[in-house]
Amino acid sequence: AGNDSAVTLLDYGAGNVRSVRNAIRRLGYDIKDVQTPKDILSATRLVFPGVGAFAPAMDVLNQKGMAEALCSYIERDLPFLGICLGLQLLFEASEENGPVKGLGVIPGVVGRFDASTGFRVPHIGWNALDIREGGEILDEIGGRHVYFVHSYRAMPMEANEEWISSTCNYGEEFISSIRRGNIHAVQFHPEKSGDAGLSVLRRFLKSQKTNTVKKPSLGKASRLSKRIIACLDVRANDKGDLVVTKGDQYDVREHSKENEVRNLGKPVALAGQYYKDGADEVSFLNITGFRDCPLGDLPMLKVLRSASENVFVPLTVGGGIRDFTDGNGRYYSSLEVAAEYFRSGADKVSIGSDAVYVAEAYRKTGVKTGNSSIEQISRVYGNQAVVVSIDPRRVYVKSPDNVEFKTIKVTKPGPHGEEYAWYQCTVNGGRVGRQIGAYELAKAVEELGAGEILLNCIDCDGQGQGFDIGLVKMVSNAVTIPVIASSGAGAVEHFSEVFQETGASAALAAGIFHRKEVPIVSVKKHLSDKGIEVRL
Ligand code: 1PR
Repeated sequence: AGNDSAVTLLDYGAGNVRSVRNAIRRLGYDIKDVQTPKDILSATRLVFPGVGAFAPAMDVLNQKGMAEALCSYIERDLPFLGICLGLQLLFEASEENGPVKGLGVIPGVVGRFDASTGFRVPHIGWNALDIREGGEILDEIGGRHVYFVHSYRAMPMEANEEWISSTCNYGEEFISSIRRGNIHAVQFHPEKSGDAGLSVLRRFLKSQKTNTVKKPSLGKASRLSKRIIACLDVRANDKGDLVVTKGDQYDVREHSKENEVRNLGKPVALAGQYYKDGADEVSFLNITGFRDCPLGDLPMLKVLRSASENVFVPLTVGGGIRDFTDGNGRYYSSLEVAAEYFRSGADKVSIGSDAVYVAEAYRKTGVKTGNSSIEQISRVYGNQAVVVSIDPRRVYVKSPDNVEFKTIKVTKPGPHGEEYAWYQCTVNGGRVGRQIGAYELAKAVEELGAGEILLNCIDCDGQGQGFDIGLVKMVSNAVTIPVIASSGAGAVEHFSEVFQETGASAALAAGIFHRKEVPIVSVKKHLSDKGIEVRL
């Protein structure tokens, strides 16, 4: 105690708090980790980023005697900031894995978002808040958006009214932050909310009392913004350097004599650039992850670690997330692989090839074994941390009756005048086609616990002719989890088209950003002009 630049962090080891650490350090503070309940009691400023699911978190806090210490710390009204689950745990109970008892500081029970509102769950993305007076640490947010990712929420009610410092609307009004005296907690992720989020942390870490903004801009709740995601396809070039590359229909080699891997820049530098340019998320796809032993793939982990020091929006990493046995016969579960990525700074992992095998097996047997990568990772880290990346290729057919997979009527007939197509899932970066369609895969992985779908399209990849609207429509109508439309963006109009015509929650692009043809701000400005809400 007494060290003004030290912040005590309660990390009970359930997930990625690396970005919280990075954000605190970026603001110029040292971090002291809680090892025992005593460390909580002697803290002068405590940050509690809750991660994972409610019940396991409470179990750990109870077992380690930390629940009691937390309650007593809060009772003494010492500076406290809870984040995400760190807000929910303050309530009396949660319906997640339960009902399970919480710390009971604030009246109310945390429940799941009401699916009947028709809003996709998990709630993933950027919203503006209805900020009330006296939030103090929220005073610089104003109308700016902050990043949420959760399926459960606390609701305003008379008994907790005095605690509420802001609410947000996602089909229903829920509590986005609480404040009483020195006790603060936020449902959103300040460490992932760009400058707006960093202002919240900064205000909390500076003694917020001496620091009241004269006229805080209070902000109004917004609808969920459509997200724009910059994607970095990463692989080693022939010299062994990790580069950002970009394919044409997944072919990433130059069509020159040398036939080298196209090199569009360095992963960490580009990620930092896209963050500054206003990307709402950054994805790294290790596109040769199916070949390498992923845990031996230290360069990719290093990329994540460095990127997460400077990028304060969500990071997704994909490629090679599956069970495997290394050269020495040591077996790693996909959960261990994912854990390594989370520890290195990823907020979500994206599963490609393995999801296809998992979905095939599930479709065949109808049995959830609980052992698949999707099930294991979502159980420990939550559905919102598991993205399934689909790499489908169009297969034209004369009639929907000719295949067992869901087809759509195509806008442009196939090479033999076919009017229908199904979308065949592939593995190993599009190299191998499997007997399952994008529609069937999406439905299966949602049932198994995926929280989001990254929907590519090999035919459209790198073509700049727009997203495959029919495909995005089909898949976004098939599931209730968010769908990210990917492949084919070539102009700002393609983004408004995909949001107007389909249920996509986000749009991802690579080539146009890498080649600097269309800056991210232009995309956002265009969408905003079209009346589509974005984070500006
Ligand atoms: O199968 O779990 O190891 O994951 C491999 C991951 O790598 C998958 O997510 C797969 O989509 C990706 N991947 C594999 N090979 C390639 C390739 O291009 N040869 N890239 C590849 C996929 C597609 C998008 C691309 C969009 C937008 N890239 O990421 O960024 O199509 O591009 P555009 O805006 O330029 O059209 P596993």
